[in-house]
Amino acid sequence: MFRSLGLKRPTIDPALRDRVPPGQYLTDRWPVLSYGETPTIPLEAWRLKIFGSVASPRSLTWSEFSALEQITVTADMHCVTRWSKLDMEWAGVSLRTIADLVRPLATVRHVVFHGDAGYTANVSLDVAMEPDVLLATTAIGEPLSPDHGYPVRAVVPSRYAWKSAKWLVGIEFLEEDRPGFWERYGYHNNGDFRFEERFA
Ligand SMILES: Nc1nc2c(c(=O)[nH]1)N[C@H]1C(S)=C(S)[C@@H](COP(=O)(O)O)O[C@H]1N2
Ligand SMILES: [Mo]
Repeated sequence: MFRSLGLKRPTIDPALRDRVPPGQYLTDRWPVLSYGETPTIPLEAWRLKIFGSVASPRSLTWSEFSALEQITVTADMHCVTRWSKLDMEWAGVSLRTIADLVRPLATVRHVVFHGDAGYTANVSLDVAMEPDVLLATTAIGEPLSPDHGYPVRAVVPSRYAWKSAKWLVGIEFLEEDRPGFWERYGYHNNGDFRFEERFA
């Protein structure tokens, strides 16, 4: 079909092929994937509420959040709509640092990220505590743009990107699992792109 149209068959560089999960294609662009409108969040008004089954819940201001230890992470990004962008560079605060701050109870097994306007995404505590899970404030060396989640977004590299809630305003530690926004619409609860866990 490609040949008959005189087009070159799209190929993946063999060096990159094993980094592209099944059913995904590579893009150099960084698409915007949002359900609903991009909010405007002034830094003075932004709070990060960390709550649920924790010893000391917190509501962090921007200056308190910015004072936490910063990490950088290079990770590939895979959207369930099939685009993948390799080698995204993020900087921000490790979710492990947040957990140390609030001290989840020993019975906690799940984490829900709360984005602006009611967007939620759930992950298991094991996934949440992976060392490259972070609350990012910059991408590719620049502050997040409004469309990509300014001022703070979650980044969960080991799962499809719908788990990486933009415009992050809350982190909830839970004993029981609670499906998030897309999970309730039939997306897979675990969302591991290596196994094409797209839909439940
Ligand atoms: N708050 C919020 N976070 C969100 C979304 C959204 O609609 N609202 N979309 C998700 C989806 S499906 C993807 S693929 C990524 C896309 O991030 P990007 O727009 O920065 O590429 O954000 C995720 N986080
Ligand atoms: Mo997505």
